[in-house]
Amino acid sequence: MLRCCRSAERIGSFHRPSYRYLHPVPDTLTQRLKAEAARLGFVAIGVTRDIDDPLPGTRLAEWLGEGAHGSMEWMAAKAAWRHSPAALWPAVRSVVALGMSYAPPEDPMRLAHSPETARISVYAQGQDYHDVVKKALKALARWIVAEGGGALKVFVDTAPVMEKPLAMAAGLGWQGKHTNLVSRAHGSWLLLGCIFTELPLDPDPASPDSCGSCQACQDICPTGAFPAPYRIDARRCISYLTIEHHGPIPRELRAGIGNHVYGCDDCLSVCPWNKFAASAHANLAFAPRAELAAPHVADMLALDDAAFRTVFAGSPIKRIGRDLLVRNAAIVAGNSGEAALVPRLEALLADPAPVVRGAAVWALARLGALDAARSAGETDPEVLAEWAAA
Ligand code: B12
Ligand code: SF4
Ligand code: SF4
Repeated sequence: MLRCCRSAERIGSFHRPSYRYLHPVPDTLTQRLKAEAARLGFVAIGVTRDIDDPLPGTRLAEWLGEGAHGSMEWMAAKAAWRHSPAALWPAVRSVVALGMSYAPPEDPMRLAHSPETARISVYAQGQDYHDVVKKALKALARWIVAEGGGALKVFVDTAPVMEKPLAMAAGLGWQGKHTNLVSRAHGSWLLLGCIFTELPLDPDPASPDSCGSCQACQDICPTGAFPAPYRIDARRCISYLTIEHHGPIPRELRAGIGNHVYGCDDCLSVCPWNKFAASAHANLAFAPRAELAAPHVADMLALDDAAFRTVFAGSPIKRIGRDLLVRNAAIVAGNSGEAALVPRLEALLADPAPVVRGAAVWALARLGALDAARSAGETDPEVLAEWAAA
């Protein structure tokens, strides 16, 4: 993206007088905006004026119609706004799509066969990207208002905006068969944000799909979450199961979770385009914290509320709370084959959270170490169902 910017700048300065005259906003504003965005830490920057393309909204409606969003009711609740930028904010004229790199220093798949390690997805090993990206977006928004005026809105992740199709339209990359945006320069490792503005900025060409005949991401998914290329059933995705899904994880998907304790990067990690991604381009805020790069599952099983709050302060993991993380850790322990984890799991049979007790029952049974006598006193229907199934 930045290479394009620089060549455009040279052309822009050559033609500048007539170009300024023809356009309501001089192209130099768009170029200077890109330079400012790069200064603020964005490595992929593009503009689209395609603010009412109906295709993403149609696909979203199909996806919701299939129930693929599971219990993420917030995806359906504001679906009409998600359809397009114009549907959310009729005054919008341009969307600035921005990507920050979180390319990991080591291949996340190196821990796939390390059962005692609880794998945390790459984006969650450092600072919370919502805070980091939003701070940079707000700084860029202030710059845009000061330099070009116009009302604007900034979004990262949680707003009713479909960020991936917008990033594709703005030339940051393409939606790969794993459904996430893939960049030629940064592979699967971009976190996205965008700014809607009333200004008529100069658009970039959309990126072409460059997946070709590759299907590495489709083949690696441990839980079969891709019913077809470019389509995801979130209900089967480990990221959904370990982060978004409250309550017991469906039994038939627990073994596939393997050692993923929070999120999953398997489909992203195997993408061949990652070979061009350099961790040197990653924002330093996303550098893995030593204790989160390869934590031992035994430590996760031992977390109480106070320890959870201390360890995960400033991390996106704090959003799911201690009970869901320990639920996930119990599933990982059950998949580990490690008899040494049995005492920690047995302690969780008395945990105040039913979702933790239920997961501990399943894990102990899977390790062949469940003592039926320990079910005495259990009254929660879901935990009793786990005992019955075990
Ligand atoms: C809901 C959500 C999830 C859900 C659903 C995932 C999904 N793919 O939608 C769950 C919880 C599973 C999830 C998981 C993850 N997420 Co998420 N998630 C979102 C969120 C909030 C909305 C995405 C959305 O609109 N989904 C709805 C569906 C309909 O849209 P879609 O993904 O674009 O899928 C459609 C296309 O594939 C299209 N389609 C169909 N056929 C075809 C054919 C072609 C040729 C094309 C191009 C498209 C196409 O139709 C699909 C529907 O069928 C966005 C933030 C945002 N506001 O955009 C982050 C976001 C997509 N997530 C992100 C990340 C990082 C992740 C994880 C990697 C986190 C992790 N490590 O655990 C995983 C990746 C899992 C995966 N393979 O997608 C990033 C992705 C960055 C990027 N480079 O793309 C985003 C953009 C957040 C951000 N601001 O950076 N996520
Ligand atoms: S994040 Fe993991 S579980 Fe989800 S689709 Fe990708 S490989 Fe499958
Ligand atoms: S792994 Fe292959 S198919 Fe999947 S997104 Fe990357 S290039 Fe496309």
